[in-house]
Amino acid sequence: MKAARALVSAEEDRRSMAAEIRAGLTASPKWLPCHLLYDARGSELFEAITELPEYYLTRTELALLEQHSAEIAKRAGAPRSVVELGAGTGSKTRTILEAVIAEHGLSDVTSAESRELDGPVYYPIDVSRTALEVAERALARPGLEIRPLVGQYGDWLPLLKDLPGPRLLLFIGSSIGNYQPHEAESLLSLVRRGMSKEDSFLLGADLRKDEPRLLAAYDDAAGVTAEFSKNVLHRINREFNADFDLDGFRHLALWNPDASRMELYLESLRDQVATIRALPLRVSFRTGDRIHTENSYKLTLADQRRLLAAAGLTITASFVSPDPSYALHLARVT
Ligand code: AVJ
Repeated sequence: MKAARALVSAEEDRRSMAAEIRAGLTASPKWLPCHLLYDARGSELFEAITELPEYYLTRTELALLEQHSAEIAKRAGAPRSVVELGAGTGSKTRTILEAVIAEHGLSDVTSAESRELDGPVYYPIDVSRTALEVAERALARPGLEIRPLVGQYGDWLPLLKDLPGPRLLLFIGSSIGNYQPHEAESLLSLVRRGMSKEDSFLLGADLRKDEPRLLAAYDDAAGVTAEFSKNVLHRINREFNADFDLDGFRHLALWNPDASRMELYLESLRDQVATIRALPLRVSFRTGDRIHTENSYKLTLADQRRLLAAAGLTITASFVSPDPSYALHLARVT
């Protein structure tokens, strides 16, 4: 494959990861940024999560996309650039890309003189280079050029305006749920600042629902989510020469109704000390001490609409699945 483009070197990446681990594990309460969950193994485990019977999000969103991608591609005006934030392995994007390519085919027939036969370019953005390699292989098809961009959204979003328009920006898979409301609003504002009048933004996000359903989705019977959570310790062991005992922690998923979010933790099962030699840092835990590893916000439809509006985005169409509830919003710059 073509080398994915990256703005930040592996060395800088490692330095910022070291700083994050130090900051999080010396804080009280302890925490780790959730993007650390997604190394190659973490991305693989998340992929397995999306296939669990309890994890309704991915298949519900996929059904919505399958139902509405033709309309979305049409409303987006046969975009020439499709930019996806947090593309992962791209498995959720196939239908929308096919619909965009089909829209291009249609416009070729109707605009006889402009003979614009070159298809759309897909720019998947992700922190995981390996996930992007999988995406590139899985989505390769005639009429589609793929240019993977490795890095955080903030690295690439300011460069959006350089890409040929109209652009369709995708932020699907409910990844926005990882952000606290004020962070989500600044991220969406960053997206909006990169957009022109003719561009569209598609947001896919889970909705607030009954607690048992949420608890099951984030603590599955087969234990895949637990393995996914613990993988972050495994990663720190491997990459920073640490000695976390994975059997000394358990995965814990809690619903926080006031913050309207699922909270994921690793809870220490005993008093213990872990040493992270490459930092270097020693971290002690009492029984029951937790590391907060992830939040997954579940907003109501009204709150999702308010969030988009606050970021300067106007919804042009919403597609909502009733049960389990899930929403896709198509929006333009206000
Ligand atoms: C990738 C952020 C959408 O919050 O549902 C799933 C991550 N963590 N199970 C989610 C996740 C544990 C997931 N997102």
